[in-house]
Amino acid sequence: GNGGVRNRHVAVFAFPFASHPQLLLTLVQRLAAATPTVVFSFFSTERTNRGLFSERGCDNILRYDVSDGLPEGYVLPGKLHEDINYFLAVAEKEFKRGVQVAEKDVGMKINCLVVDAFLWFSADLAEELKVPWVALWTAGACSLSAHIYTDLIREKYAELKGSAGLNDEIVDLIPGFTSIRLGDLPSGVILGDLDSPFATMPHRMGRTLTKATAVLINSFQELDPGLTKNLSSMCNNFLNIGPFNLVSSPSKQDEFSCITWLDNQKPGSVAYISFGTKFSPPPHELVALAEALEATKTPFLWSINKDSERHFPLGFLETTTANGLGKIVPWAPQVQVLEHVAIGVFVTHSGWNSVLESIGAGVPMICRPFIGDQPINTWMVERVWGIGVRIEGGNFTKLGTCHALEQVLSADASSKGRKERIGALKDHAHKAVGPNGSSIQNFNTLVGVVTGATL
Ligand code: U2F
Repeated sequence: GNGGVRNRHVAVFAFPFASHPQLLLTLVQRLAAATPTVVFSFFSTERTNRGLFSERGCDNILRYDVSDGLPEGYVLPGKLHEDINYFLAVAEKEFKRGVQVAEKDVGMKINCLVVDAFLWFSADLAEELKVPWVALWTAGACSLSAHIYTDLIREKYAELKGSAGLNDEIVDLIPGFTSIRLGDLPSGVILGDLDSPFATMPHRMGRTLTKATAVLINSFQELDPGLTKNLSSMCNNFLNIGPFNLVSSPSKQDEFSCITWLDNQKPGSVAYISFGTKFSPPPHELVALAEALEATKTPFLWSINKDSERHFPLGFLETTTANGLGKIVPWAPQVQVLEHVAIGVFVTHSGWNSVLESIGAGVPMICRPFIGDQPINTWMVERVWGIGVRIEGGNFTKLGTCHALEQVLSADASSKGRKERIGALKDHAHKAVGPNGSSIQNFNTLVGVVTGATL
């Protein structure tokens, strides 16, 4: 032990939505283990902290709650991003106030800020405190590049907004990208309401990140060598330190016995279906997907919240459960599920963690993206890495889904090609976090930044 000596104090600011706080805490736990004399003050909302800190204790990570900005007793009407907007309205003030409280509690000034990159405005606080500002981008190099190049993209292509040309492939727009579809760029770059808070946030973020002391990303550099090279020239200490799911051991809980069910399935036969922590296709698409699974007799494990189950076709749940074709659960231990030999395909919304976890397990994907970075992740999966397909037309129809399932689960040459390519990426991912791997070296650089050894 270090005899309880504490010589540095790092403040950590979470973006308290979807899988963001969990990922940041995973990083902080790694850092805390590597730097036992550093105290980490972790700030998130009461609601997210309650879940995050329930099971895990760590001596040198302190929990701090900040307000979610919701008026007393207010019930969210469930409109997209409304909760985010409420939070962002108070976030800067809340974090600032929180830092003062933590400094008093710990008896040490803050020496470094580690934040979710969405909280771009905290760069000012770091400057004020004269400490390094370290930002974690929780998604891929592809979406990060789109945000960093937003001004350039708008300058060149704003006039195409609303026209069909938006969907065409554009070559050499962003260094490191051979081609891109403007229609797949994250919402708020050139599509959608560019003045909404959820568009201005990543835009300002893209402008600010180039000033950070370090920019961290949950990825491995071998996945996107071209993009990594370019981002390294744009940012200080651009560090791929993932995939996180291969570094930290995920919780092994299997409340709904998914693994036991998979143990009784044929290798490479099962479709695992999940749309992340926040998303669900509209009811008619759920029906189409359900019908396609039955029509193609594809064994499936479907993680879906209880509320959406009522949209299934009449008798679907009962029949497929009874005849053993499928298993429907409200939550699955996704990382272990994907690693199971029975899994043949992942039907996903292309959230970044899901994509990385699929790569880490070598499972090809069928992508049905919704918003944000999901379309560009899908573009990468299908067109750049060649490890999956986008659902025809962008949403589930019975026919399109049957086709996609047959395509990916078949033994033909293109299916084999997909499996080989994802197998190669899987190897790179595991090497990156192995002894002397690129992500481990990058993590050591980060430790240097956080402990003040290197700047
Ligand atoms: C937002 O994405 P989500 O949090 O909705 O989706 P993912 O990035 O794919 O992360 C989902 C995580 O939840 C886990 C799964 C992933 O780690 O393993 N999980 C599970 O363990 N069991 C289940 O039954 C279902 C899910 C955003 F919407 C995306 O666009 C971003 O790419 C992403 C990262 O910033 O955050």
